[in-house]
Amino acid sequence: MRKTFISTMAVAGASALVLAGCSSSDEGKVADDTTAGASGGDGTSEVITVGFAQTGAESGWRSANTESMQNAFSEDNGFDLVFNAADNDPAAQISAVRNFINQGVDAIVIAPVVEDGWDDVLQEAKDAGIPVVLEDRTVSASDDLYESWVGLDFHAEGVKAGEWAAEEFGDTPTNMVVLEGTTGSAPANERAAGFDEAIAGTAIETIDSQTGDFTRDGGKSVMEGYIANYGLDGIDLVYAHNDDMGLGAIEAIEAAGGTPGEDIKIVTIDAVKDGMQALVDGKINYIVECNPMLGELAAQIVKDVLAGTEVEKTYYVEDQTFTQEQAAEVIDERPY
Ligand code: GYE
Repeated sequence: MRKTFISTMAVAGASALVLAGCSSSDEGKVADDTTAGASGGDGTSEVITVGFAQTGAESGWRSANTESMQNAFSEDNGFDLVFNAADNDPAAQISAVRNFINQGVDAIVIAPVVEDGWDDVLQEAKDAGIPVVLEDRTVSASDDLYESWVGLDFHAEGVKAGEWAAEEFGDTPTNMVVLEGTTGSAPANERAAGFDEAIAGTAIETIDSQTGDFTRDGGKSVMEGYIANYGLDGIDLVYAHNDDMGLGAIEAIEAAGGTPGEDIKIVTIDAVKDGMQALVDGKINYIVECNPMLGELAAQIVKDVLAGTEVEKTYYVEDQTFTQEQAAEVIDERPY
């Protein structure tokens, strides 16, 4: 599959996402039956009402993503954003999307909690003529059921984290524990698979792997269990699917009298402020970035779709990686 990589910087201008110019389908045409807050008047400035179904508020990454979305889907940019955060409950998120359909919003944006279970509600949106754009996480449903997706290459993130571990530990027998993201979510699935591919053939052994739900508390309590079961000395490496769970693991290791980053090495994904600070402080050893600033891109895609401009099915935003030294150099300039 061809991958379109774009830089978030490149999108400030108008039609960075536009491919060719052909229009035609007006299935996503703006409906007029909403309570959009702006001047009704006789018509030139149509406000676009967008329902955004966010996963919840589980992590620093999520807060940065929500802020990016709220800034991009602002009144100044011509939007009326109806925001819902589902507290990571897949059923609650699906009913939020159903409510958006019933309200007759102009477009729906979803950051899907989990990959499965979307077929029916996406079909309902399609039948109602309401275009759906996905941001962040992917779904297993047919891509005929949504217009476009913008996000990150989670599999590549896992590979990069695993490559660091393979380089660091290689032939040295290594006991690794994993703090998985939300069960059934695209980043948990793909970060696990990518990492495992990268460490194949090394002496790194996964001695345990459980979900910490992408939260700091979850990471902390799962790590407490690992320490109780295997002892500080029985664990050499923690792979956390996000920074927040890694930060929770740091608390658990310190509470047990260990030194995170030294006695037990930690590799995480996200590169949000608190994670980067822990990397600079030597408590995390390596971070693979996952860029949460997807709002501008998502807003541009929604505008293009509603204007009948052709968009691509997938837009990948590129990520970087950070060692402790690299983190110290960039930490003050980073926007999240
Ligand atoms: O890595 C994690 C968040 O879906 C990429 O969700 C996102 C992940 C992110 O809770 O911190």
